Amino acid sequence: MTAAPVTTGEFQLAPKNQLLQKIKDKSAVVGVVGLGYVGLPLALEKARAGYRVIGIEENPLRVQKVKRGESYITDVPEQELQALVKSGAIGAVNDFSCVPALDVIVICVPTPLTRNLTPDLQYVEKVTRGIATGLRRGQLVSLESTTYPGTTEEVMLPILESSGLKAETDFFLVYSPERVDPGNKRYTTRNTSKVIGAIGPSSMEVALAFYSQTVKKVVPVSSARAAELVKIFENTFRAVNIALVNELAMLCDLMELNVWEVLDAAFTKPFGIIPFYPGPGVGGHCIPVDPHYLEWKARELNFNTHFIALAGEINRKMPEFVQRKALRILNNLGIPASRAQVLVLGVAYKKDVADSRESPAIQVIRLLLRDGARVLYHDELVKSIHDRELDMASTPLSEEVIRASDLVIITTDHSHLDYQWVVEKAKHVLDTRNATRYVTNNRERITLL
Ligand code: SAJ
Repeated sequence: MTAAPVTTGEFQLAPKNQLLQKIKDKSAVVGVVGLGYVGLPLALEKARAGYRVIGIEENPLRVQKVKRGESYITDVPEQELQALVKSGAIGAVNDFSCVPALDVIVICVPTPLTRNLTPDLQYVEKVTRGIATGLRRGQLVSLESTTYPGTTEEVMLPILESSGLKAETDFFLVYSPERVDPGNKRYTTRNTSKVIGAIGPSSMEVALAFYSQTVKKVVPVSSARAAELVKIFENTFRAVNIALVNELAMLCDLMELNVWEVLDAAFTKPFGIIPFYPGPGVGGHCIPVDPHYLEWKARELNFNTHFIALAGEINRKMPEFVQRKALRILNNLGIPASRAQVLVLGVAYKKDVADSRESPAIQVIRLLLRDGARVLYHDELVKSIHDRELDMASTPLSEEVIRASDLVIITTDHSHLDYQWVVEKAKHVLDTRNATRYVTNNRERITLL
């Protein structure tokens, strides 16, 4: 099934004008490749704007859920998804046979690291090849996944042009990084400004028209590489600043100072500083990963990005720091690790999300198990964790399970927990997130990171 060409009476519009027309009158069909925490909210936004959206998702369970209007992403309201699926505004498929019928194709697939911290573009390359098989004149392809500067031009462009079509004349190609902050109720896909870098002016023109329909502010930059670097810088900025406060936390431990008190006071400065807080480590699929994409690319140019390497090293050390503090507390309580029961509160990689990918809490659990401790975890949002060494289910939180634990470690500060109650029932609490900041009673039972 291919989209009918737009004509104005006696002659066919050029591909770019055809596409601009469809974007403007909302007859454009939008493909979203990858229905994860970026793709599904984007699909919703585009359907809300009046476009017909088809999700191309490799996970058949997700395809089935979307077809049933079931939302598996915290930021996508199920009721609204259901209505849009029912009306036919949003559909989901498991293959690329629909590509010829699409006018705009947005790629939101993961860009993980290999085990030795080098970029793994297998998903981007796979979906680009899938698109190339059905590519036709008048289509816009936009990559949103975080990647190193050069991916769009050096990796995607050749694959797409292997179809025999020419970029800028037949099809259009841009890089427009996602800026989704999972769980952030204030900044959404709609009101977060969108950077766009194109491989040429026609691509930029159609992408500006497309994104302006659903994003308040679009920010064009001079090239796809510039846009790729913008995104990587944003996440590197976070990784470096998180590492700075994590290093401060380790120094404060040696100096017997309260890092939370020091930071709270420092952040009273009304200018020239941005709040970051220490934690048990850095999780998610962005901050621990993205900066290493830049580090890898810079190394190609024989340039060492010291800050990125150092930040990664410090952030990856934090679970061990938590382990050392936990063992010190148990030791002071006269309980050897091999006879201790520890309850880990929260395994999601950050508060109020249901995602445990790269979660530092899981590393803390692994380390304490290796020390011989009996470790349970509770996380209402993460029912179970499975990886190469662990296969655990969340323990229901009860007074009994807290009292039976020699140490409770708060690794994720979910908002729904009553930390006053937890401290009241616990023998001792190691709080790695300052979640007990407002707990007044039994403060002597709390050790902060
Ligand atoms: N963390 C700290 N201390 C801090 C901030 C974060 O320890 O002060 C930890 C978190 O607990 C978490 C990790 O770092 O484990 C990453 O947190 P995050 O909120 O930076 O990361 P993501 O991946 O949920 O969301 C980020 C976006 N976050 C914000 O802008 C606040 C942003 O960097 C990207 O838009 C997005 O990932 C992405 O997809 O790149």
